[in-house]
Amino acid sequence: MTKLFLYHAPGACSRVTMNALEEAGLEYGDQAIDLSTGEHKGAEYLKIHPGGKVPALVVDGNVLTENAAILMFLHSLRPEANLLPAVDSPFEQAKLHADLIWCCSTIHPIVRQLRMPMRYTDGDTAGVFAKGTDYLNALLPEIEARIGDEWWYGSNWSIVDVYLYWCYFTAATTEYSLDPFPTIQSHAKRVKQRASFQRAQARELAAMEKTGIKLPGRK
Ligand SMILES: N[C@@H](CCC(=O)N[C@@H](CS)C(=O)NCC(=O)O)C(=O)O
Repeated sequence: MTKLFLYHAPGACSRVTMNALEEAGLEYGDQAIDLSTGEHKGAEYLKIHPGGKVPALVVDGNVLTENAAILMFLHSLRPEANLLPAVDSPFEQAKLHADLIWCCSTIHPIVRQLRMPMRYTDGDTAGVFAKGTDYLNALLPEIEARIGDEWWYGSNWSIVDVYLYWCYFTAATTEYSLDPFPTIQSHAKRVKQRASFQRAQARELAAMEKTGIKLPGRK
């Protein structure tokens, strides 16, 4: 059996990976890393992930980083869990990859811009935040139009829904408001109802209790 160990941080995008592990019913160990004290930039953690980020998934002793790659890997480890829809052509497979990469390379950086505008300027952060707001406001209607009252892939839940949820939910922990996006809000309710989401939350909470790590500041 493949041995899996997840390094994660409360509230971080590693939540998506944890949800995937839970949905796939895979056994894994885990350790929470404290981003607030810079544990992720400390010598110990940099030995695991030289980029100093979460998530990092150790697979039989080898480290895999980057959410999109980890999620694709977990999908191939347990395809019957349907983290992503079953497809029958290399092109359709590449489209699934494109969706995950879009989440992590387009939407996720906008969320970072909203949560950590100070990383983008030495000056006033208001303009950086305002630009981030414009970018996300342009994307959410596209996502709403595709999801409607279903999921990203129509009637089938997928891990893309969880990644999208993490992005817009995290944006809404700032002054960014989801009020103008009712379809997104009802999608959020459906994502949170899923048993694997709740198990992942409980697992994160247990790690927080064990380590004393707190969720990062919210608005
Ligand atoms: N491209 C990476 C991004 C990972 C990432 O930015 N993780 C954040 C948490 S959401 C992190 O570790 N931040 C710590 C830091 O940048 O100092 C991925 O998709 O896995």
